[in-house]
Amino acid sequence: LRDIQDVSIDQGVQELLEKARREGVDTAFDRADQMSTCGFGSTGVCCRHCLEGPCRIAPNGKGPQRGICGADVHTIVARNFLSHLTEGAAGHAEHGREVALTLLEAAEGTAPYEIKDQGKLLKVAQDLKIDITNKEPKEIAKEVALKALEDFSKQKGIMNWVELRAHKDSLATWNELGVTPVNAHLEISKSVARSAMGCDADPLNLVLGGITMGLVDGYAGLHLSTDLQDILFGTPKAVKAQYAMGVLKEDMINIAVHGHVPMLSEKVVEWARKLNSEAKEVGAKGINIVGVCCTGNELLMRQGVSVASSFSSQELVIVSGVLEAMVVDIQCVMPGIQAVAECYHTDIITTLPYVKIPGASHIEFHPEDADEAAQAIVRKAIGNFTKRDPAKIAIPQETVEAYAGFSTEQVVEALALINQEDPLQPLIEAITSGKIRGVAAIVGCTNPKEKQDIGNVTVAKELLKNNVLVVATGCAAHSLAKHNLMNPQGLAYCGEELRQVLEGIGQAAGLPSLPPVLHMGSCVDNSRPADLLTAIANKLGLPIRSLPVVGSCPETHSPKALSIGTFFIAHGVDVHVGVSPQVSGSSVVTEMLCGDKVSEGVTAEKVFGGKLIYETDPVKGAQLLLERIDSKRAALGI
Ligand code: SF4
Ligand code: WCC
Ligand code: FE2
Repeated sequence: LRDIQDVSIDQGVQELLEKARREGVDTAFDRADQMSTCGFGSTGVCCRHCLEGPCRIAPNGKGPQRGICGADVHTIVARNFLSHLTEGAAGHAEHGREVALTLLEAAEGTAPYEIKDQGKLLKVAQDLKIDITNKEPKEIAKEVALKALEDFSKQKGIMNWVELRAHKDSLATWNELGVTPVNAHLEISKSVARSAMGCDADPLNLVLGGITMGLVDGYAGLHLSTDLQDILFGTPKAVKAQYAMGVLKEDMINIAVHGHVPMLSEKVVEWARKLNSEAKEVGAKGINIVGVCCTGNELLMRQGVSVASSFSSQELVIVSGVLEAMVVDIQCVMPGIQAVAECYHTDIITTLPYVKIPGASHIEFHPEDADEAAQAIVRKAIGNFTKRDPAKIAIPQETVEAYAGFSTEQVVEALALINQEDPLQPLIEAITSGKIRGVAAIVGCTNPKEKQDIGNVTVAKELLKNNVLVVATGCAAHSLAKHNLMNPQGLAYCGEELRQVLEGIGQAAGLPSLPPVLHMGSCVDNSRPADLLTAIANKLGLPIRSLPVVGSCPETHSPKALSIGTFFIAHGVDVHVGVSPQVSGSSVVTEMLCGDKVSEGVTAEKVFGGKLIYETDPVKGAQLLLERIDSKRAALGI
């Protein structure tokens, strides 16, 4: 096993891992050490698409070079890559669909949710070309929800959310290539079908199918979810909150909310507040909700809820010995949490019919009876408080303050304090003058195989030092927040010119400064940086591919990160990944994704203007991103 110092740079995580090992509790970090890496799988050359196989291609030419059906290594790798992207896109599309259904039920009065941001509702409705004259908000909300659901059912044309949100130049490229999605379900189904044995065997065609999955993810997943969640729960505004394991409280009932879709977690927060007196009756001071993964991000952005852990250390929240319940919905929920919970008094509560864990409690959640489910969950946690084992309690001390809540709307609002008429102008000015060298989104996960936070934090610091404006989402945002990059202390890592810009905008808003990294939300909120880019590109009359902007995903584990990355590449934004995307077994596929302008054949760079950059060393990764930023600046003559 690795030394605890080699597992994470977060001291709280180190302490809890040490405790877990002492108490004989198995966690993902240690399982990662025990898992041997398979050379076939990690290069993408193993095919399990049919029962003739599994077939695997020998990497050095010694051994079979084709599967039993005759598929060569390029077909196999491209098909596996497409399968990953399909999985990622399906997760986010399912998220979007559930939010759309909830909005519909809220509008029809069958689910107990309000429409918190009526301004955004009207804006989205108008942009969807819905006639809003003389209509009640609920009527408009219903029409918006139905338009969203069309993106899972229409059989002709292009997805409504693509039309609503895509930059016209990007869309023109996709239309020309024939990769623009019609509806999410149709495309996902087609994608599963084409990757089966005996179907699509052309690596280029398969990779183009992957681009469609990136767009399904980006529009039916990211944009649709963010838009409708903002309508239902409010568009985030700047908030201050606390990060790290120290947010757990010994004298309170602690409930971790984990997963992705805010419908459940918003209700748990609401009912935790309402049932506070019941918590006091069992001797606790109150109820403390803490976030894990993207549910943490959603609640942080809108409610200022504290964030305990990113993906890779989720089991360690339980090891603190003070967690009464961990409530989960979908995605990034490790099955391993149940075995850990069995070593303590914690209840794992699953909530969706299609996400269950053996041994866990199950309280089924449907939007219609959200209040009842949330109450039952909170009461179950209250009932657990007295079952703690005092000998097993250990909460790491440290918490870190972070400013978050930077929705695109909030960023524009802050900029409007400098230039009311033309809010984007100060930002564009800073970019063209070179005070801001470029913009980078640091996104994605943490991965138990990797040393937690080091990749995310190192890439961010390298970019900040070089005056790149950094925004963040997902679990990468957890890493950056915990290491002081979302509070004023982090200004020390910024280049002088970037720092002046952050202070200038912050002071106009009555703050000492903007934080060095702007937290834009959860993984589905990668729509927010995309919206900001679209607005800047429109303002400048340029395609997004020309802008000096990049994405980086240093510690990903999730196929969802690959489909989000593909969405950005389809706009011509270079995306760095620090973990193998499992395509290196095919020179053809690698060249399509990562090749440069002088490569032979079709490459993402030639077609879209952006490519995939795979580099495990975060300093080198950042360096490559800076080079790309500089070459885009040079092409613009700035
Ligand atoms: Fe083997 Fe072809 Fe079946 Fe894949 S699809 S398992 S390569 S026979
Ligand atoms: Ni989004 Fe990655 Fe976290 Fe899961 S919660 S681990 S996909 S970044
Ligand atoms: Fe996520």
